[in-house]
Amino acid sequence: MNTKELYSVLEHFDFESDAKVYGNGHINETYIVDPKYIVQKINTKVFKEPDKLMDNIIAVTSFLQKKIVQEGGNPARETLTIIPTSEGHKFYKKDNENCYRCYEAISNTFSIETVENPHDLYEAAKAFALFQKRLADFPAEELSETIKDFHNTPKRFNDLLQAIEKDEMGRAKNVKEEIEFALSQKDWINAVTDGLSDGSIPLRVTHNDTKINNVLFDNATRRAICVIDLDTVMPGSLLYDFGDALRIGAASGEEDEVDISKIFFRLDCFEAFVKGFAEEMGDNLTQREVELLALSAKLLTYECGIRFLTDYLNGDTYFKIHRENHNLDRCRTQFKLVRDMDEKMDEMNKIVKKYFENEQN
Ligand code: ADP
Ligand code: GN1
Ligand code: MG
Repeated sequence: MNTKELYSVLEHFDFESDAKVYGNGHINETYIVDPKYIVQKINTKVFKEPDKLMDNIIAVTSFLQKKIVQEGGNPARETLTIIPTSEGHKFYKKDNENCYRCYEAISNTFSIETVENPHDLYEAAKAFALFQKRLADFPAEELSETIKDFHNTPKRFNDLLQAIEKDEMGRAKNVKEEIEFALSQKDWINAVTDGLSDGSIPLRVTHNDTKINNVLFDNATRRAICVIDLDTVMPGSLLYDFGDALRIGAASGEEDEVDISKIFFRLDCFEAFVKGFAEEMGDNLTQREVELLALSAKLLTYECGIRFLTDYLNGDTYFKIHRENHNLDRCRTQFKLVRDMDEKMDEMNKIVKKYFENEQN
């Protein structure tokens, strides 16, 4: 947002103080005000129906607030609170392309970009699992699908094929190796979509964007207290949330690290996550879900890798970029992790077995 736009937005929430750019999300524009409030410009290229998106978030946060109160928790710290505009609307909609919302900033918290201590991942796993558990009896039919086929990996694969064929920017020649690798993985990437189709994997209400910086940690206790970024809460598979969290959570370096020799998949972080997830979810997983836990980390990492590659080929129209080849650098770290997970798959499955031995039904 430019300054004029920003000030006109702040006026609609009756804010007089200054706003600063905040966070490292790839989708929305986020500002902190005061520092009591978070103001976001919703990315309407990505979320084409902002009213439905906000209805989803209102429904989910009100449901969670009630659950948290019943459990004796603190709803103001354990889920997002929407601040309506001064006119009493759920968000400020200048027009369909320019939409802005406000949340209470959850104070004395921090988010993590790259995990250093596996215990943080144990904490994140508990938070994501608790999020799923709390939403287990949410009426899924009330939710709109904010992005269709969001984690449909075979569909993402076809999007990549189309981008290669179109080659709008003439960039395909720069990424022959990456394209070859992406296409060589075709045979195993429908594991979760097949399970959803044949019923061996249940459809649940899931978060779908369990990146580690979408969890807030308490400054004082370092416990993961709140799952944020609820734009993609939709019916999906538990494996999406499990796998996606490990993509960054168990990576040895940043998502956009240029020196990919620094990137590998950390089994200590994987184990910490599995432990936290198993402790919180108990026997709520089906046998097929347990069987695919380890593979889901590789699958969601692969999926994100091909999304970055597709966006690079399409001319960087989806993810925010901050430098040339940013999406390509991101794609390369994801593919390096996929290769590494491939080698570590037996060990990963052994870890899953250790924590889920007698849990599944
Ligand atoms: P994006 O969709 O662009 O990722 P997010 O909703 O995840 O946007 O917000 C970006 C970042 O802003 C988060 O990673 C987090 O650090 C910070 N943030 C967002 N909402 C809050 C909040 N309510 N309280 C504190 N920090 C927040
Ligand atoms: C985006 O919004 P953010 O930065 O939390 C993206 C995720 C990707 C992630 C890659 C709505 O997440 O799906 O995994 O970037 N969100 C959307 O870092 O596309
Ligand atoms: Mg985010």
